[in-house]
Amino acid sequence: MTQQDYMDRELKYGAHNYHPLPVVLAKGEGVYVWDTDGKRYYDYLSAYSAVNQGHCHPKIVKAMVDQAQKISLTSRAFFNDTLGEYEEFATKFFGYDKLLPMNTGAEGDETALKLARRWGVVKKGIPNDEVKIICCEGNFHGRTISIISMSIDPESYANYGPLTPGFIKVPYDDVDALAKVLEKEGDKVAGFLVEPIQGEAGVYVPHDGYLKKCYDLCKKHNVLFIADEVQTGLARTGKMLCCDHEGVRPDILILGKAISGGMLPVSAVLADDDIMLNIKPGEHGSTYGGNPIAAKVAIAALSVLRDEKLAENAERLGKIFRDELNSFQHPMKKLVRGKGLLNAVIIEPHNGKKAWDFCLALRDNGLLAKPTHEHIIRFAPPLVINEEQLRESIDIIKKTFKQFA
Ligand code: IF1
Repeated sequence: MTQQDYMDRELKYGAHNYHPLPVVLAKGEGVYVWDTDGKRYYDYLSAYSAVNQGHCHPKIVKAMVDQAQKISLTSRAFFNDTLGEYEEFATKFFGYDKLLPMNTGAEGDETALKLARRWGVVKKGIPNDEVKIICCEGNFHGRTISIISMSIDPESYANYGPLTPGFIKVPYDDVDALAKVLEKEGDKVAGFLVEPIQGEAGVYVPHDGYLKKCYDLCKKHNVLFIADEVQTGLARTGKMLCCDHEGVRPDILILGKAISGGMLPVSAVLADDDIMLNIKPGEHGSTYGGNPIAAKVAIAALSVLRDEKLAENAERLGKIFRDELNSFQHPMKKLVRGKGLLNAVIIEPHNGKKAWDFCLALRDNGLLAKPTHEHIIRFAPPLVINEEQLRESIDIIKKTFKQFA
């Protein structure tokens, strides 16, 4: 089969809910992926930061294969010998009392919303039909109906019928806007949900101190600070959690993606007892949430981040990436921004060529990246990348710019 045959088959039998870059991948190892013709590429998307540990990391694969040959799924109707081990490991790893295991990042965000609203009603005494969550314009927290109800992007929320009430939107990176809403109606607010860096919005890095000031405002108004670290967490931005850059400890922490190193969907919500224990047995759950394979894979994936010092590597190499591209001049390169190895280049259309055309040329030069919001290209390689591979990638990016005279 040709790559076109693979693409045609997907178009014929699959929903058209994505517009992928035309390349058909068949193999992944570390920072590299290969297409069906055997051509090798640097992966600069990392499955939207789900393979921070690199594709098919041997320790994570081993954890998955070993457990899959013992018992793969018990459901939560019974105990098993792996979930408690994972919960103890992860709560000590991040410093929380409890972990609620789910599968996708969206389920993690939905779980955090339920925990916060439940705490608001039961502990803060907010009338059940008045409880509010504050969220940020430009957010991306997943694709469920309640989550898209927080979105200001019509591509996310339009024409899906009635949306979920109870959300107050404030501009991102605007402490005063949050302060005003909290002064006005903080008594009805259970939580403030924020991405430490807005990924989908185009790697929008807020001003230094933004998270800490928001956290302090939340404490002042008895509002839970909820961090969606699904994309920014797990060493991606140069610290284990992006909130660590400001010394902020979220009241509710949402993790996903790289918590399983790209092996299977795993998400987790961490909080202390006074928040977590308001959901009683039978009031929330999931068939696969916390399954034995997820448990063992997550322990391995988190261990790899720590043992291979991937946050330190991301911090060091991210600086080189931004310095090299900031000092490179080209009419299509508007600006570079990011933290650690979560970076983006804003592309200025040039001679009718846009970010999409640039990504097609990058693909031909052996590097895969994809635009978001038309003019922004995210560059996020697996965090196991070394300096030599990073510098070769930078050379590919510069060479590609030069092809757009
Ligand atoms: C798509 C990007 C989008 C996330 C944050 C929760 C979730 C995500 C901060 C939900 C998921 C993925 C979803 C995928 C593309 C990608 C993405 F920002 F990473 F690029 F869409 F914005 N919180 N992000 O980034 O996690 O349910 O997907 O496991 O939906 O197109 P999920």
